[in-house]
Amino acid sequence: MRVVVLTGAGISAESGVPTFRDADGLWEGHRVEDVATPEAYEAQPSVVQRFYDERRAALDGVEPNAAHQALARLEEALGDDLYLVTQNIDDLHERGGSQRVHHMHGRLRTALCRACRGRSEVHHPLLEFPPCPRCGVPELRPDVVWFGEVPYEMDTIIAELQRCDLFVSVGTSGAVYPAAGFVQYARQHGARTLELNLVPSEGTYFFDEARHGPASRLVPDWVDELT
Ligand code: BV8
Repeated sequence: MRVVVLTGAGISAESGVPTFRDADGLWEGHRVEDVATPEAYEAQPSVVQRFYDERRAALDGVEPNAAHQALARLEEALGDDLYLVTQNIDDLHERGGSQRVHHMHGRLRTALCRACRGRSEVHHPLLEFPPCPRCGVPELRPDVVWFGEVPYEMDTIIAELQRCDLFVSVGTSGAVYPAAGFVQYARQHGARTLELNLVPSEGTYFFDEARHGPASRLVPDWVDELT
């Protein structure tokens, strides 16, 4: 059985990583539109760099939870029949044991060079505008997909949605596209669909089944059922 799992901020909530919507639209004190767009970066690069530097630094203080670990167990059981795609830019799936994680909105721990387009692991706050390790130009930005930018790996994601038997969405509000549309796409191609979320998401009616509660309980229970 081929399974696609999409995760959002809700899977990392119990690890202590703030979600976007539970903070009343304010995200670490910022309005999302003010920091997660290319225009914001052009207008006030230091504000945006600081926003991501702070979230990156906060990663050292959090641990993966039982939901991340359960998905790593699922990967062991299903191998290549599991395609895990996350909207999250944290590294908790990897630290929870998952080997193949597809970050459609990028990763906090990677920098993207605006000069050579090369990617590199971040070892210094980007607010200091360190030189790109590949080309030396001090033009490193966070390697994240902002509003108005194209998510990563969309072709592969679409192909996986077309051929999966089961699509499971974990911890996402269903507010941001194209991720929010994945459930409909999977359904159109014959997949069964399951939502695991604290509360009904904006797209909950598109799912064949929806279970509501904390991911740290729902995800391990579901993985135990499946395996
Ligand atoms: C694109 C990275 C073209 C950066 C992010 C008008 C209509 C429709 C669409 C648009 C429109 N105007 C503009 C658009 C497009 C736009 C969009 O959708 N805007 C929205 C606001 C309407 N989208 C884009 O611009 C995207 N690009 O469309 O390009 C394209 C399209 C298709 C193909 C090719 C090209 C790019 C969007 C990416 C933006 N970057 N993140 C960063 O992190 O800083 S978005 C960010 O918010 C996340 O990545 C995620 O995608 C999104 C939503 O966050 P969630 O993960 O869902 O978190 P949230 O807080 O919202 O919800 C948490 C959920 O967890 C809640 O339901 C809660 O109940 C639950 N929960 C809480 N605790 C727990 C829990 N669940 C379980 N257990 C718990 N303990």
